[in-house]
Formats: sequence, C-alpha cells, structure tokens
Amino acid sequence: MVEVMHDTLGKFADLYGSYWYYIGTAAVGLLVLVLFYRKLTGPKLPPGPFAWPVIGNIPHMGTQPHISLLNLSKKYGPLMYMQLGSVPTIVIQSPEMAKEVLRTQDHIWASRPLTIVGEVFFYDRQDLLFAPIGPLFKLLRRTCVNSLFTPKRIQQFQAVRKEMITLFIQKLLQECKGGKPATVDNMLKETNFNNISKILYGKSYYGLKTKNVDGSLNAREFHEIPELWAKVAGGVIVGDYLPFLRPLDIGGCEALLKTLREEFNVFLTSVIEEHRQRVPAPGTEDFVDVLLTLPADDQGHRLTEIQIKSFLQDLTLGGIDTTTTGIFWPLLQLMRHPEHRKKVQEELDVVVGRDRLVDESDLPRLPYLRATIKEAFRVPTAVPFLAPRESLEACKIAGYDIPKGTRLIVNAYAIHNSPEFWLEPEKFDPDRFLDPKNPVKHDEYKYIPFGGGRRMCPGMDSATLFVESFLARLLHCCDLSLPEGMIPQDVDSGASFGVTLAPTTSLRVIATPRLTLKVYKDAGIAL
Ligand code: HEM
Ligand SMILES: *[C@@H]1O[C@H](CO)[C@@H](O)[C@H](O)[C@H]1NC(C)=O
Ligand SMILES: CC(=O)N[C@H]1CO[C@H](CO)[C@@H](O)[C@@H]1O
Repeated sequence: MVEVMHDTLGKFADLYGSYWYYIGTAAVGLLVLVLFYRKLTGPKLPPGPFAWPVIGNIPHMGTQPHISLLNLSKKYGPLMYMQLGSVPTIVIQSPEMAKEVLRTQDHIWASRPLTIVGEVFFYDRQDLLFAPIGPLFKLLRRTCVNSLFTPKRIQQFQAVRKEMITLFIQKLLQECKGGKPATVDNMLKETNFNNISKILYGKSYYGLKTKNVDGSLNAREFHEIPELWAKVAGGVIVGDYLPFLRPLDIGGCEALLKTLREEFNVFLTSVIEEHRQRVPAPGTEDFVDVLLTLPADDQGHRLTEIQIKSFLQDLTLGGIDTTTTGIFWPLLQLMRHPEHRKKVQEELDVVVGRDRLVDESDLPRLPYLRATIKEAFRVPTAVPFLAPRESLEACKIAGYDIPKGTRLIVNAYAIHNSPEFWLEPEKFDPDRFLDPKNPVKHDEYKYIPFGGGRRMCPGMDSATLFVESFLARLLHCCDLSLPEGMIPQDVDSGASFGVTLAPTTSLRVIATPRLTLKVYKDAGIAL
C-alpha cells in the first residue's frame, strides 16, 4: 500500500517537474479562453435542451414530437434551438414567432431543405412541396394560382364533389341498415382517394393494380402507394440526420421510396399517354389536361415531363391524406360533442329545411357548421408541423443569431393548443370563431392550419370547400349515433404523429335518414 502511494507520488512529482506539464496547462487554459471568447463573440443561439454528441437532440423528439416540443417550450420558450443529428434546427411555437418567420422574414425562410424524400422520390425536388426558392418554385406556384386552383376551376368540380358525397351517404346508410355501425375512417379513405384522383386524372383508380416496367401486374394496388409514402415521409429517415449512416439505409426507407417512385412513374406515364390521345371538351379538363396544355411563360419556360409527374405526385399525396383527415376530425369531434352536432343540424334545418339537399351555395349561410370545422382544424391540428423550411441567409430572431442553412420547424399543433394563446385550449368550442368581440384574426398567426407566407397551402380554398360541402350534406342527410353501449366520452380522440395526425382507433357510427324520403329518391340515393 505504502509502496503504491509512494510510486504514484513519485510519478506525480516527475510530471510536475516536466515542462510537458506547463505546456499541457497552457493548452487547456487557452482552450477555455477560446471557448469563453466564442461564447462572447460567436453566434448567440436561442436556448434549447442539452444536445448529446452525434445524435444531438433526436431523443427529445420521442414518438409524439408535436407534444414533446410543446412540453419543452414551457422550459425554453417559443423559440428553441436544437441539433437534430447533424442538422441545426430552430423550433417555433408561438403566434408572435410564427409571424416573424412566416411574414416578416418570409424572404429568408420560404425555402425547403434537401431531404432524402425530395431527392429520391421527387426526382431531386422537381415538385412544388420540396422545391427550393427558384424559377421552378415560381413557375409551379403561378400554375396553382392561375390554372389549377382558380375559382372557376374549383367551381368546375362541383359535380364531382356532389356525386362523391351522395355516393358516400348512400353507402353509409346502406351499411347501417338495421342499426349496424359502419367504420367511417375506412370508408372515407376509399371514397376520397377515388374522387380526388377523378379531379386530378379524370378517372377513379381505386382497386387498380399498378404495373411493373415490363407490363406485368404489380402486387401493390395504386392506393397503397400514397399510404406507404405517408408512412415513410412522416417518419424519421436516419440518413437525413446522420448522413454518415445513409449508405446503410436503416429501415430500408430509401429503397422503398425508389420502388414507390418507379411504380408511380409507370402509372403516371400511362395516364399522361391516355391524356395526350384525347382532346377534352372545354370546361371538362382535369388537372393532367391543364398541365399538359400550359402555355410557355414569358421566358419560354415549359414544365418538363418529369416536372409534371413530380407535381402530380405532390398534388396526389398532398391532397388525399389531408382531405380525409380534414373530414375525419370534425366528424369525430361532433360524435364526442352531441350538443354541437345538434346545433349544426338545427342550423341546417333552419337555413335549408328538410325538403331538399344542401347546395354549396348555402354554405355562406351556415356559419355554425363552418366554425365547427375551423375549430376541428385547431384541435387536433390535421397537419401538426408545417412542411420543413431552411434559412437562405443568416438572420436574427428575437435578438438571437440564426446561421444560414438552419432548419425551421413550425409546430402549428403547439400554437393551436397552448393555454398562453387560447382559453382552455383542450375544450372543443366552435363559438371561439363566432365571437364578434374577439375575432380570430388571420394576421395574428395564432391559427395556421394551412401554414402561411409564400409557402401557404395552395389547395386551401379547394380543400375547405370540399370539407364543408361534405359535412354539410352528411349531417343534413343523416342522423348519427354511436354503437350501443358507447357514450360520447368513449369516442377516442387519440392521435399519432405523421405528416397528418392519424386517429389511433377506428370511428364507428350508426347513420339513419332524417329528410323526407322524396329528397333521397330525387338525389338518386337508394335507401
Ligand atoms: C384539409 C386539407 C389540407 C390541409 C390542412 C393542408 C395543409 C397544408 C400545410 C400546413 C402546408 C405547409 C404550408 C407551409 O409550409 O407553410 C401545405 C402545403 C401544400 N399543400 Fe396542403 N393542405 C390541405 C389540402 C391540400 C390539397 C387538397 C392540396 C392539393 C390537391 C394541397 C397541396 C399542397 C401543396 C402542393 C403544398 C406545398 C406548397 C409549397 O411548398 O409551396 N393541400 N398544406
Ligand atoms: C408532456 O407533458 C405532460 C404533462 O406535463 C405529460 O403528461 C406528457 O407525458 C408529456 N408528453 C410528452 C410526449 O412529452
Ligand atoms: C366521381 C367519382 O369518382 N366518384 C367515386 C367516388 O368514390 C366512390 C366510392 O369509392 C365511387 O364509387 C365513385 O365512383
């Protein structure tokens, strides 16, 4: 024992005596000074949780990142800095901060980062959703405004909407014959997919098998492509955050994205071929017709075939899941809150009566129905995170320095569900949107279900009309109730994170007719 101690002390003395000791001390001192100096003069980053080496703050995201981040904001505030693997990120969780990045600094934050989905699935970002700021982005946005989502074009699809909703109601009422419950979420998925594809491609494609490049039939039906895509795109692709692991393709996401792109490509190639062979009557063009016949812009630019395909992928994937989710959550809330359902139906009876179907022209006179849908876009928020953005230059937010190339997450869910900005946020209360003394103003950025700034959802008007029209007809034509033994509080409002929030359990309802029988007969609804 004494021997060992002596030995150690001896070594210590040796070290103490050597000039290496002095050099070592000097080096450590210098390092401390440099770090301190950088702290003083380097970028002053926003606060945020401790970042682990290599993985950074990835563990803080958890499986429900929209809620984890909302929880973290209580400690670190509405502007938070995180390191997601190798990606420097800021997280925005208040209306004031949202206004800063979506309006005041929109020119800095309107670009999108390069991700594996953008690179692999969208042919190196030749679509709108993933396009960086540049000429293609401008051309595609202009196409949305001038050719695809014009009021006239939206009006043109009124017949499709009407047909689809009527068919849905017929199917629902038939399934519920004899008081049997129907599973609404599954029914919505089918119907929506088909009818959106009708607007885009002029045909329903449900049940259609995709083909392989050699023409043989693939096992996957076309509607599975959007579902699988949403799973991959809504999850974490490891290679995006830890690029050195990308070659391993953990989970096989990249390989799956490639396969899905190929299957989608074969499908779109045949759709485009079919459309090239025909000349649609004016006023009956679908989106493919419109995109194929776009005139060149001032500089003579036209969309290439790859760009048309990627854009159609966007519109298909951006439109189906969001619209289904947008119809599902208001319906679920109305099943949880029979008192509001009753009020919506009373409004319909007063404005429309029971002797004819609701028409889209009735919607402006149905404020309570519309407020109900608005409130259901708040809680829960169908699209919890706005699509990711990236800064084009270094900037300052709230006095903090944000370097160029920083990723931006706007947690719309948090903004919609924080008690700082909404009174009793967990309460479902459509009247929030009807209070003339305290209106929810667009320029306050406390209500952003469709995003904001130059990246705001181009499908907003079209989607809102669709959802309103759907729910107006459904609630007008059908009385809804829960399966026996279930009370409203039993309706599970649990949601799991993804590009859109998905319900964790199925919604089962029983529908019965509530209008005069002649109305169903005239509308061609077989009971
Ligand atoms: C209830 C339905 C919908 C909701 C809640 C919704 C929500 C959103 C949100 C939050 C964004 C991101 C905005 C941002 O980054 O600030 C977005 C972008 C987008 N949406 Fe929608 N959307 C819906 C329906 C649709 C439909 C029906 C279409 C087209 C058929 C569509 C096409 C797009 C496209 C192409 C973008 C990307 C725009 C860009 O990056 O410039 N959306 N949507
Ligand atoms: C968020 O905080 C609440 C209450 O403090 C807690 O019950 C919940 O588990 C937290 N959720 C997540 C995902 O961190
Ligand atoms: C217009 C249109 O395509 N309607 C379809 C909507 O979805 C239902 C349910 O799948 C189909 O039966 C309709 O043909």
